[in-house]
Amino acid sequence: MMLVVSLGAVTTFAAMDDEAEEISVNSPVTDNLPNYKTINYYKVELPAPGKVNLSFNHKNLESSSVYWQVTMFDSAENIVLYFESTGTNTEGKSMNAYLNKGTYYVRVVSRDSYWYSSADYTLCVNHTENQGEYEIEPNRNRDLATEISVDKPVTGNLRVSDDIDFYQFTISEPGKVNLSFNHKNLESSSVHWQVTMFDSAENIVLYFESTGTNTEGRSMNAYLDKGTYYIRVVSRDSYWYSSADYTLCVNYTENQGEYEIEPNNNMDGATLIEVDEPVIGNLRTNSDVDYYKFVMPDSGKVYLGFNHGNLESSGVHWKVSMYDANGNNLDQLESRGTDTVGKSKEINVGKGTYYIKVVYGGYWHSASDYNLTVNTVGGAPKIKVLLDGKRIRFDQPPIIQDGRTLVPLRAIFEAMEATVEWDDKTKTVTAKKGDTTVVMVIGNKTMTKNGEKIVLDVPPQIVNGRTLVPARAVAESFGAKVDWDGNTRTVIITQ
Ligand SMILES: [Ca+2]
Ligand SMILES: [Ca+2]
Ligand SMILES: [Ca+2]
Repeated sequence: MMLVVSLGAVTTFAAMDDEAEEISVNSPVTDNLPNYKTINYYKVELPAPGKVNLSFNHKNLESSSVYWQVTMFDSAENIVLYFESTGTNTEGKSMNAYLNKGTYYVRVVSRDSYWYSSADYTLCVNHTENQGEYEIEPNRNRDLATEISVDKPVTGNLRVSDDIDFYQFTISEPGKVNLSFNHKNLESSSVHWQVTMFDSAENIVLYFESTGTNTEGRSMNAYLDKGTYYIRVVSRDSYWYSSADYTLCVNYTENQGEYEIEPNNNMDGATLIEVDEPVIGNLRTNSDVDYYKFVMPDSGKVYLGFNHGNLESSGVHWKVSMYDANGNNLDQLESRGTDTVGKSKEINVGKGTYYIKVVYGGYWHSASDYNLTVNTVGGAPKIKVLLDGKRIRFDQPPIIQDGRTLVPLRAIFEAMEATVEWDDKTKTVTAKKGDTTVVMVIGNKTMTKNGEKIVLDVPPQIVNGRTLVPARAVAESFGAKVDWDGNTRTVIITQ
């Protein structure tokens, strides 16, 4: 149906709603503007969130002037698509909009009384259902953020210069995260997009700018704790703005203990590391502080190793300090951009917990990754435990006694998803998984599995305040298979 109203009239959609012609997605409609004052309104229902664009075809009018202005609105009258058709553009197609389901309106008008044609046009609202690969507008703020998954690209665009796109994702385990941000070549080296990642307390965890020619951008790494994060995409300004589609992907690698876990900005939040195991981190901003802690099961001699790529600059970039649990500074090293291999002096430390602090320490800050290791001098090589190929980390290292490997009870049971109860009075451990119940007593070689007695070679015992239990006996009692690789000193548990 056609509506003839004056162009100057203030006419709301509420008033138009009954008059607009109902059309369906993916079904072309042929119509025309019989005179320059005519406004054609269409009403279309998007059945599901999806990618939408407009096709607008007509015969060749042999003129490159604009004859038709086609605008698509949501029901709150926000413009979601705009397209102009010149006389020669016989098969026009708008850009994409990524829209939620609901009611939308399309308006077709003449540009003015001069550039006007009553020729037939064919309009189609093309719709592809969103399977999670597109943003869903409007996603202007955190509450309306489009939910995305890690390692799954999503396509979006800044439809207008002040469009804001918010995304949200959740990681269930700590991990390494960076952003890929791709788009077509805009042949301009100015910044067109600013991409910022926040944690749920609105701390910036990543920032990335994409220039027009940077078609395959990649941010630095962030090492994040599990939780929900947000990404905001905006234009730098209204001039350096592009409505071209971008494709964004959150690349995620689960942390097996090889990365710091942000935020580790104070002693309480220190990332637990093991001696002789390198950890990768970075100072994301010049105010980032990284704290690590490690446990010495016995007294010994250690030194710090600190490596990074060559930054081709001798300004001091990192300051690395080691503290005891009372905050006394024990050792320190400074690493300049050109010092690719750093090493502190060897120091004697007693049994206990120690802390390492890494801060920005010079003229320039660098967000490059560094590699930190607490090296022990001498001492027995460590025992590793793999559960279904995944390393289990212990704050008290496993020990070998009489040829049996003993591991911290809580860490191994929790990794195997058994529940653990501890009765301090009777020094009794009760672990349950499914319909299996295992009971052990400190210093007692007899354990029970569902009431049945099993004699252990080595009893459970307390070392440095941690309860250690024989790895093979507990794993096998829950039906797991246990192997020992003597070369790498690794206990391999397969559930
Ligand atoms: Ca958008
Ligand atoms: Ca850091
Ligand atoms: Ca930090």
